[in-house]
Amino acid sequence: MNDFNTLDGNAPEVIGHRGASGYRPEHTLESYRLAIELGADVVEPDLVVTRNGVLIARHENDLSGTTDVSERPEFADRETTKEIDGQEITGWFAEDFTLAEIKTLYARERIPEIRPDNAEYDDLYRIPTLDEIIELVRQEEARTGREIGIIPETKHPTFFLQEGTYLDGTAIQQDTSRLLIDALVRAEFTDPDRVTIQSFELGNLIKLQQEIMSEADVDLPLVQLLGGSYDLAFNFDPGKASLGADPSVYDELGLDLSMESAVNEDLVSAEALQAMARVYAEAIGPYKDYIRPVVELETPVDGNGDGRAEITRKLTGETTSLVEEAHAAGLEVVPYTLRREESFLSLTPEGKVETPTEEARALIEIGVDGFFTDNPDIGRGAVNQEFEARNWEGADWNAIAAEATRNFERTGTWYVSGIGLGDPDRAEVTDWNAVAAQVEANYAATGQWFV
Ligand SMILES: [Ca+2]
Ligand SMILES: [Ca+2]
Ligand SMILES: [Ca+2]
Repeated sequence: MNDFNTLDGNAPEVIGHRGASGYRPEHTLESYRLAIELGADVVEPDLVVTRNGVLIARHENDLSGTTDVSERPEFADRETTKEIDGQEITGWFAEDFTLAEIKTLYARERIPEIRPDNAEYDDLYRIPTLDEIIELVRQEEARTGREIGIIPETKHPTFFLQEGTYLDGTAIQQDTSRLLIDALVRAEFTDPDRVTIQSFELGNLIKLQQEIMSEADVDLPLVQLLGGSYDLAFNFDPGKASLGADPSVYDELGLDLSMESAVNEDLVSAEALQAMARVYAEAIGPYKDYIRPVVELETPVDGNGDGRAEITRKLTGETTSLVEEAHAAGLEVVPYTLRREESFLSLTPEGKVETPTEEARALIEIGVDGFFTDNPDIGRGAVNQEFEARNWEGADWNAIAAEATRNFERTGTWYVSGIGLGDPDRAEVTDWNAVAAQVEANYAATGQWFV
């Protein structure tokens, strides 16, 4: 099936951002499990590290925004202020807790004012380790017969390895990229079709490619996230040399980088994309606005008539050349983050509210290879609609039938992964051999593939 505008022509992957974080407190096993149930191909754990070197799923090392830690008197003395990636943050930090202590905390909804329904699930779920997430994925694969991927993100790698300190002021010096590969190898979960690693920082990805993964004899696809790469600011700061800051870590890219490259457009040039592809990356993960630019509205708009004007953005109607240039460099493109609530939506150039499904379909039409969404059901629906819109024209029905048959023999269920009709729970087409026979007959009679 070479029908989509993706790099390989296959359907784009639906990535459950922090699980199904539109419906459950993020980065909990329940959030990931629901994401898989709703049709995510891949689930996304962000990773930080505990005092005793265990990777756990949190979007940042400060635990106060997504757990009950601030209300736990036994941990009151762990509150502190640290400089994280150039910003002063006061909170309770993962690296100052053992895993056993972390396991006494409960997860909470990050944005209860926007997602009040999610807050109903506060204080029900624990914080999962990477190992537990892999175990869940394995269970769900066995249960559903679908292949599920994970796309872990290393959070604050420079902070954890070079710049950060524990509560007592001693250096943390934990290499979370190495811990990640060690954990994956230990779990025997190193299939490059199912595990992809992402980071906003460049340095840890380059090191993963050139050192950590090759030493472990694994080679997983790497995604360079775009939209703020703190390691550039660190490594180009001569004042941080004593902490190991070293701009030569980027030498092999052959690019003219500087501190400002962390925030300007240096990393989205065609030359930069080609350099990343050559040295380490298989994909980029840009902010969605890098593909479909928006302008800020002078006056917010009430899109759903509930009396609250929460739409602040309007699409210009342009499409940048980023997807095209990334594909030309051999890089896939997986933008972030699609969310359904009004405050995350945009007006179309004509002034209508663009629905979450329309937004996903527009990105799919442009050719993204996957996308991060808090609402995997909406993402799955959009991919399915794109399939149907294509009317299966030009599809390789023999290949589809062959895959469906293989899946049936393996699992007892007729399905084809990654395509709309293929959801084993909702499959309408059950006899793929008959489908293939019919399209073959039609093709022989008319020269057209159709059912
Ligand atoms: Ca993430
Ligand atoms: Ca690579
Ligand atoms: Ca509104």
